[in-house]
This record gives sequence, C-alpha cells and structure tokens, in this order.
Amino acid sequence: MIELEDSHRPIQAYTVGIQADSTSLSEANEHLKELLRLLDTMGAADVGHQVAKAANPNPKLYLGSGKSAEILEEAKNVEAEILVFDTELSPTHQRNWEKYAGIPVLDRQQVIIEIFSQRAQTKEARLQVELAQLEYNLPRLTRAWTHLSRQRGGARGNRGKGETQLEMDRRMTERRITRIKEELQKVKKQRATLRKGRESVPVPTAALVGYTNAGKSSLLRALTLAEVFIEDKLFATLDPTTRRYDLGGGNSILLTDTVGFIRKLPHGLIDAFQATLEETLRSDILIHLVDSSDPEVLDQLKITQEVLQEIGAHDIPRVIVFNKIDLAEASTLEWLEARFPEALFMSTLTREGLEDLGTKLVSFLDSLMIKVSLFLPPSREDLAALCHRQGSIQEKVYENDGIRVQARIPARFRAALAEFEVHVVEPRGTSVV
Ligand SMILES: Nc1nc2c(ncn2[C@@H]2O[C@H](COP(=O)(O)OP(=O)(O)OP(=O)(O)O)[C@@H](O)[C@H]2O)c(=O)[nH]1
Ligand SMILES: [Mg+2]
Repeated sequence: MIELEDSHRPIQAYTVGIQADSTSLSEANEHLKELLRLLDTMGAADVGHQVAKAANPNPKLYLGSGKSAEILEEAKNVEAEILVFDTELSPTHQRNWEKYAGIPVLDRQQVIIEIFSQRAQTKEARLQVELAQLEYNLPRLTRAWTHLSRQRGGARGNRGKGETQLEMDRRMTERRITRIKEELQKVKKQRATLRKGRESVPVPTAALVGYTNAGKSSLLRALTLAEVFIEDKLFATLDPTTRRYDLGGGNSILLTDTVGFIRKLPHGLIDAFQATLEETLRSDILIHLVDSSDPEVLDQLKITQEVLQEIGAHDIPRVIVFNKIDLAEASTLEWLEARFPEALFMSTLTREGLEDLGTKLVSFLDSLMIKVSLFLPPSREDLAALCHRQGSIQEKVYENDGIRVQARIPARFRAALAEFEVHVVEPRGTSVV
C-alpha cells in the first residue's frame, strides 16, 4: 500500500517512459501519457518525466549507466519521492534501482495493482487484489520498500534483514496466498449457487467490455439512466453493475458494465478479472466499446481482444462499437468504417448513433429465437405468458388436458421448457420428443 492518507499533498513521482526496439517514439509517448494518467488516479503528482530508449535491457539498471545517471539527477532536482518506469521491471532491476536511487521504484504493474487495491470494494475484489499484490511481492521480498511511505527509511521494508527474516517473510506470504486462494474458492461456490437461482428466469444478457475510459459506464447510463460512476480517469469502474435495457416491442436485455482493460495488465490481475467477470463471460453477446478518438484506437481494440481471449471470452458473439465519434477525426472514422464494416459508430455524449445499437441488439436477439411447439398442463398458463412476454405466440389452443402452444422464444428458454416441448420447429426442425 502506498501510504498517502497521512499526507497533505500527493506523493511526487518522476516517470520514465520506455521506447523499446519495436516501439516508435510517438507510441512510447502515448504509453507514457497513459501511465501519467494512471499515476494521477493512484494519487501521485507528476514532477517530471522523460522517454528513454532501451534497445537491450542492461543487466544492472535496465537502462545504460549514462542514461540512468541522468534520470537520477533529474529526479533529485525535482525532489521526486518515487521513481516510476513504464515497463515490467524484473525484481533484480527494481532492487538495483532502489539501491541506486534511494527512493521507492515502481513499475507499471505495481501502479495498476495499487489503483486496484485502492478501489476494490467487494470482498472478492479485495481478495483478488491482495492475491495479485502478494504474488507481485513474493519474488521481491529483498526490495528496499515493499510498503511505500513518504518518510525515507521509515518504510516497513526489508533493508538489512537477514536470511532468516527473509525466509520467514517468504513463508508468511506463501501461507497467506494459500489462504486467499481457499477463500476465493468459497466465494466462487457461493456465487455459482446465487447464479443458479437467478438463471431459472432466463433473460438475455450483454456485457459492455473495452479498454479503460472507452465510455462503457457512459453508455450504460445513456441507455438505462443508471446512476453509475463516470470519470475521466482510468479504472473508474471496478465492480460490475447490471441494469435492464428495454429494447421496445417487449424485448429487453440485461446490460452489465465491467472493469476496463489496459495494456500490460499484471498477470495476477487478469486472473482477478476472470473471477470478477465470470458471470459477464456467460453473456449472450459482448458489446466491445472502443474510443475512436484515441490515437491508440487500434492498439486498444487489440489489447481488449487479447485479454478477452485470455479470459476465455473469445467465442461469445461480439459487436464492436466505436464511441466518442464527436471527438474523432472524420478521416479516422472513414478509415475505421472501411476496415470494420460490421461495426457501429456512436457518441454517448451527443447520443448520435445510439439507436443503432438498440436495432442491432434486437436483431441479434431475434437470431437467438427458435420456434417451438409446446404442450403445457392447464396449471402452467404462466409459461404461455412467459412465451408471450419474451417472444411471440403464433397459436394457442386450449384442449381438454392442456394448452397447445406454438411460439417463438429465445433459445435459452429451451432448458426451462424442455419437459413440455413437443418439438422444435426451427431452426433444427427435428423432433426432440
Ligand atoms: N466527448 C465524449 N466523451 C465521452 C463519450 N463517452 C464517454 N465520454 C467521456 O469519457 C470518459 C470516460 O467515460 P466512462 O464512461 O467513465 O468510461 P469507462 O469505459 O466506463 O471507463 P473505466 O470505467 O475507467 O474503464 C468520461 O469523461 C466520459 O464523459 C463520448 O461519446 N464523447
Ligand atoms: Mg466505467
């Protein structure tokens, strides 16, 4: 934890962007800009930054000695209290830098984990973040600072600790990791039970996914008037929120707003995402929102797709929606339209293009409909009403011992109606009884 509460001003950070061999200077600058926004979210002030080239990471300080000395001098000049690198530092690089600079040294991963730990609210999210934090710390127990604080030397670190102490720390960390994993298993079971209860009344669901700050929460609010937290900060949303969206004509869908993704997500957090998004990942459709006005639009699209792949959501049907068209360049939009002919374009701010999403969702839900022929016992008139509400009834005949119904219903209802099904007329057209 970065102990910022006791201070009256934000902790002062000097930040180093990294231009690797495969990155252009403008990309490195964009990534640095993003990291500075993350630092702002974390509660740190930017007192200086620069981009450094790193063709081959130097074994000692990641950067060459000349560049490292220059960074240290600048950081000292501006009285930086922490140094932040826009890359994944190995435990050795981090330790060496902390010794060299005499102040805590963070990498992008740690910054992201910090933000999550400050913002996690549910018990499960807190456990997940603690797990990610411990796993990050485990190979770094010999760091000068595991806890950051404004008073130098006052930090509860491991400087000068002997081998035995380190061994004890390691064992304690490992034990806590095991405990948390057990607790998470329990929470997961409880949730599965809750879900079962809910799924007995099936309603189609859509999840809003995308890079952080794409406008997911804004879209949820625009569509459902939900009172969700919207902020021009990264990771404004951490816990999923679900609202019903009325599509008209008796159709509705549950929309879930989710946590945003970002480049170089710490691995421990990807697991955390998976757990938190588990229910979301059972959605019928994903609405992948992309900020069309961001210079890194394609990169953000790709990163989201990669994370979705990693958490096992790649085979869920997906609609790509380019948001913030009010801010984007006309030429960018033209280019995106040509490249993604299936995508939708909108602005949650001006509401332009918003209704296209509704239309798309209606036609998607339509594609999930099947025609069934049911024979319901007289006492289950409620099921006929359900078919009417969620689909359409073509024919309803009262017979002596029951109600014969021909209806179009969402495919997901089949399980609930299976025992009354005579046969599915479409799309399979085969008798199932
Ligand atoms: N100009 C413009 N701004 C928008 C639009 N949609 C969202 N924004 C702004 O973009 C910022 C981020 O919006 P959010 O809805 O919080 O984004 P998010 O995807 O939920 O972000 P995280 O929860 O951080 O992942 C806010 O300042 C919004 O007001 C849009 O269509 N046009
Ligand atoms: Mg949000």
